Amino acid sequence: NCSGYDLWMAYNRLSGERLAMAEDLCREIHVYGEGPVMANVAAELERGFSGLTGEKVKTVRLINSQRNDSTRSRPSIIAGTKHSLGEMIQGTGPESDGSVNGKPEAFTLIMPGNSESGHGGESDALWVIGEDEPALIYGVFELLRRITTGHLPEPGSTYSGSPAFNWRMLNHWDNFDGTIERGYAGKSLWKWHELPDRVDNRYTDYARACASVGLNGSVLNNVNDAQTVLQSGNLRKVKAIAQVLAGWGIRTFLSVNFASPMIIGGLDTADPLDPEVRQWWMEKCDEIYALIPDFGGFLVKADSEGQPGPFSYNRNHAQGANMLARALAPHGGVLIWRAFVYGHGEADRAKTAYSTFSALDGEFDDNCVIQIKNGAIDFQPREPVHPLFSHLHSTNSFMEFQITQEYLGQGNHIVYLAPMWKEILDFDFASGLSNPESPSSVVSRLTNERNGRITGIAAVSNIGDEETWCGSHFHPLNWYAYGRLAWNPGLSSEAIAEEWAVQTFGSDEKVIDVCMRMLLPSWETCINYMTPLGLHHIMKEGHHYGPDPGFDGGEREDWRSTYYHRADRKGLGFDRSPTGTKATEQYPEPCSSLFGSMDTCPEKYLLWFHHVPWDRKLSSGRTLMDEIEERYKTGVSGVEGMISHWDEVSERIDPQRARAVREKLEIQLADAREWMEVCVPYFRSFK
Ligand code: GCW
Repeated sequence: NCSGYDLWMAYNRLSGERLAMAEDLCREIHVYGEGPVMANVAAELERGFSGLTGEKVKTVRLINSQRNDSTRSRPSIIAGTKHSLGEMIQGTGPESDGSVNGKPEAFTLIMPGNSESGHGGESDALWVIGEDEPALIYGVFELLRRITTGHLPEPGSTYSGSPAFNWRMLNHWDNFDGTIERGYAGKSLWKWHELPDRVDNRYTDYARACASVGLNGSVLNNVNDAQTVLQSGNLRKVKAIAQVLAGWGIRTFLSVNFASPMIIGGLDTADPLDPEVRQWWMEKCDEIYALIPDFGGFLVKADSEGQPGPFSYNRNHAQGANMLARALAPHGGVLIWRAFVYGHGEADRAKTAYSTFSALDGEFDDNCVIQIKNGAIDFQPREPVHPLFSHLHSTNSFMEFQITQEYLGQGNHIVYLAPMWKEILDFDFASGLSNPESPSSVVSRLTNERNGRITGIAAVSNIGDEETWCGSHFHPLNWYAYGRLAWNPGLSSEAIAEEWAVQTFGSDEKVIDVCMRMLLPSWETCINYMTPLGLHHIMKEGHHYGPDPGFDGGEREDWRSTYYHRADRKGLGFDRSPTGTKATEQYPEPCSSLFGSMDTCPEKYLLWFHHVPWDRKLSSGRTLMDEIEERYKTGVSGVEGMISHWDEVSERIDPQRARAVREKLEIQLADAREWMEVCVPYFRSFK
């Protein structure tokens, strides 16, 4: 895995007890079923065990359930779906204890030594049972992961898993010319000019990687590059990719342009209430589903940053979204409408999405979803949770995270994002604290399936065609972590980082320990050297890399002279409290009051919500200005720490990766210093 291509699926040879266990388990593997998914499952078991044992495993058999010819042999693993295993599991283990309980995508692992499982003395086999085919994929990857990380369930025990969210999506911002908006890992994976005739192998490895962490939906193209995707020739290309993804349980979605009926359909309007427009979308959907029967649906960015939408026809977002949703509905498709809207004239951009969409709650069709960014501005290093999550009671909503590090050092800085995502998911509107268990936490609200609601989570991908896929040897961790949290948001950041590191680098404890010491504080470190205490959007304009707090706003009214930090002689920070733009009032109580007062606002959000006097004392006892300086310094020394940690173990890692990581860390350190050297004197100049 020195090149990084194999990601966390390197299946490095195990040693000691884990090796013995793997050797024992792959003695004879029976996969019951047929078709592409089953063949992929069998191939993955073969690949996985071959790597883990260091020997080519030839014992995986794909058994057609109709001809049950296996009863004489004594398999070590039996894998199948409830359907393909049929009567082999009836009245036994998984059926009777209810572990595969009818939930789609749920799987069960039954460990050998379980007397209740299986017929004919097969209690010494390990069973992997999927409720459906995707579930079996997840079960098999769970098994391989647990063998690799040494976390197999106890002998004789049963372990079941099912996803927290129905939809676990990646959003690609990939353009048809091969570039990627906010992509820092090379060109797009999708080779449109070769498709559909040549289907790159990398699509399969992409799908395997996604499936291995439980992702089940992929939006192939950028929300800003969707003008022509629905042309028939392009749909045939999409179909070729969709077929590969379907073999791994992943449904294909497309970003579409609201004005498509005009751009490619020759109509002179895209008015959602126009019968011809409706007809055009209906026919387009019929065409898509005839080609791609398991097509997932559309993602739309409308009336935002120049994209067309219903506003041109004096229609609102619900009218626009419902029109598309009704064209998808007969085929079971989902319409995902983004809440990322803002204008430039208004006093506070952070308020727009909430005001726009909370007013429309209840007006969206059942197969519509509003996809909301984690915060109200734009994927900043840290944002308070988006207030809209507290307010859509009768509308499906998805979380939208950003894996690609647009504002967090892009392809260069090592920043582990699981802690950020957990801070958002675990946020409880009833207390303003972290409490995932509360019914009013973000995660509870988003995963609540009551009334047949569609639940889901999406994230903007960081994947490109570079050898490491994501820009550096550490960046794939965020793809991995996102998938794992989408499956189970209850997992800890520590557990996720550790299992990734073991699967990526092997189980050398020193290496793992260093990875953990580098990764766990890395998000706070980045916040400290970029935007401490709630500062935000002081990056260079356009590409968003590096500091530019003095940016004069260019064309933008809302950025004039002080960008988003509003520094002046009195103080620093954006007053969104009741004395300012009143954005804090978009939160329910007690959050509204908590955020709305400088005395109770958590320091991590202080300058997000308040214009704070330079001499105000913070909890450290330092004045605001001194604390700012201290934070930047802490950020820089955090990166120095990462480098010295890495140096401790670089000899235990192959030279290729050791050097590549070291080089990125040098860039990160230089950048952190630049942030400090630009921002501290800049802010001091106001005092
Ligand atoms: O974060 C901003 C980005 C744009 C992006 C937009 C969005 C796809 O700077 O590049 O466009 O958000 O989310 O639509």
